[in-house]
Amino acid sequence: MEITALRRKIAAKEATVGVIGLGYVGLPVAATLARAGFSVTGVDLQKERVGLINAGICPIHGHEPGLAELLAQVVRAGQLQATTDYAPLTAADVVLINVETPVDANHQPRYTALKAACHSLGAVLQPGALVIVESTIAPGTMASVVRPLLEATSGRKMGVDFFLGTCPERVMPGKLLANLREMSRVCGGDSPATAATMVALYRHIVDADLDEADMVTAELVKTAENAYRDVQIAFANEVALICAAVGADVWRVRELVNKSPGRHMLLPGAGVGGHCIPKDPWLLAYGGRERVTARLLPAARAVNEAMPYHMAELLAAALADAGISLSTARVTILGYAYLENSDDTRNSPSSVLAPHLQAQGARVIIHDPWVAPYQGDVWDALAGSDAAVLMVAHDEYRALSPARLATTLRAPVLVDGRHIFDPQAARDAGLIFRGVGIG
Ligand code: SAJ
Repeated sequence: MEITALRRKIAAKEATVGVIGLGYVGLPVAATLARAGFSVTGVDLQKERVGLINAGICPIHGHEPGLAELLAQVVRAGQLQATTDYAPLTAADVVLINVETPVDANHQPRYTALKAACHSLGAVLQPGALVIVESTIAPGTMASVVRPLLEATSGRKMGVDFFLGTCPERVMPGKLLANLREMSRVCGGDSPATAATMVALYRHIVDADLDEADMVTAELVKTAENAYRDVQIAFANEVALICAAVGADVWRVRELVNKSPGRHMLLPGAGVGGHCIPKDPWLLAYGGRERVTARLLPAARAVNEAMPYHMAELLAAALADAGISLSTARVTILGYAYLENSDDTRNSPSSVLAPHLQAQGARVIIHDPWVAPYQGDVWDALAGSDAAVLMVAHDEYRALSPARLATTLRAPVLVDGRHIFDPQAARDAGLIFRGVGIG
């Protein structure tokens, strides 16, 4: 079967599209392809999510500019419909797979959702269809998991009876629709013709570069780009620890390092959270595991994972200066999201710090203006506490007055994990101050 026929249908927007997994990746791409003029059927296991979508109601929480309006529009126009049933995908010319691909406690990828999707899709896969995995997967997964499962459950052969590719997502919560249009994508196909056909599809919805590649290259690019960032952050964190140990200020050191051509030292901080940076280095390492034992990637993860515990050490030291033991202290954690000005709490450093402090006997109060259970007046959350620990650089916290902190807190202890306070101003205001990377 030639893929040229499919390419013509895609160019004419006559191809029917299926999207498996209607989460923060799948739903925006389904709605955007529908708006571009394709007839899109979304499949999701969660009945209530399917019901909301068919009612034109966006099931994704958080602030996603334009998504709710777009969804209502394409559902009303009949361009997008959702179902829990794979049967409608027998009519799909193109099927995108957007299911979760987590790593477990041993840093091994868990492909339960991906395998289930491939298994169900294989049973209904029509001849000549193009299947594209958008989930982030370890290098080699298309060859070792997706292809064999689709061939076994469909009885069809890749490159002959169906076509296969991977185009890893590059979304960011809070700007899902904008990123989908503005971020370049790597279209990894089972053949150059398939990669070109993928480009023809994404050209309808992506304004940025669409780069053709083979599948393993696409898998490598996505996991490497995030591992790169994790290593860069770990470098900044390790330099910060050394600066503090020798009595220097990492923020001044970083400023001067970055004056050197080609240096772009990132920001040291209280830790590295989110849905992708903590996970993707492990996927990259897993891809090469049979021949390469990754040493740098796990080391960088260890440095970054240790930062919330380092915050606890800074806190214990500052409390000791105030003559208070951590085991009896009342501590206010400022910020629970993983990223500034976001409500996303996945893998947040504070989700590690809070139980760690409680395990040592501290009474922990959490505040976060973006995260529902922890909203409220920040000064109420601080009053009566022996210390404030700044974990997230939310704009709201940048306006906090050190002088008012010193008088509101029961003991004037401030630990700054994101360098939003000037150390001298804090100390001048009477605060016992500790900061990441400041000796
Ligand atoms: N962080 C630091 N120091 C830094 C940068 C980040 O400690 O210099 C921390 C943040 O506080 C956060 C975590 O790392 O806890 C991740 O921050 P992030 O800025 O990398 O944000 P993410 O996790 O949303 O990363 C996404 C990724 N984008 C995609 O996967 C499509 C990443 O590849 C992007 O580089 C990043 O957004 C971005 O630059 O916007």
